[in-house]
Amino acid sequence: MERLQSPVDAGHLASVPAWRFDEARGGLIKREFVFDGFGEAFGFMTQLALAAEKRDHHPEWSNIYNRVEITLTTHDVNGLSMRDIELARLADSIFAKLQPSAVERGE
Ligand code: H2B
Repeated sequence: MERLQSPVDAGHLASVPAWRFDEARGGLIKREFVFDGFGEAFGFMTQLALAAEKRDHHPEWSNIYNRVEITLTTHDVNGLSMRDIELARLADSIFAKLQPSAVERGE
């Protein structure tokens, strides 16, 4: 597993435009998801948790009512890897299915 380095791997980051890159901890990406309510937020977390467990790659996250904040990084490479980009894409696609109206608004 290779460590991604911004801006060298900016192309991969561009595939998850809603995520913010941060150089902390060798490189990580962050995104906050906002849902209609707690039920949708928790449904999203449930789906993503099962997918994460299958991949053995897990989000760092917190949930307050209808908000879920996620940080992705790869401990094994001390920074960002393609596993983070792939999990970010998966989170985006689960979100798009659960909250299509938010995606239409560009959130
Ligand atoms: N999740 C994330 N986000 N980064 C990792 O480096 C990671 C993980 N490593 N889930 C896995 C599990 C590792 O701890 C186990 C031992 O394979």
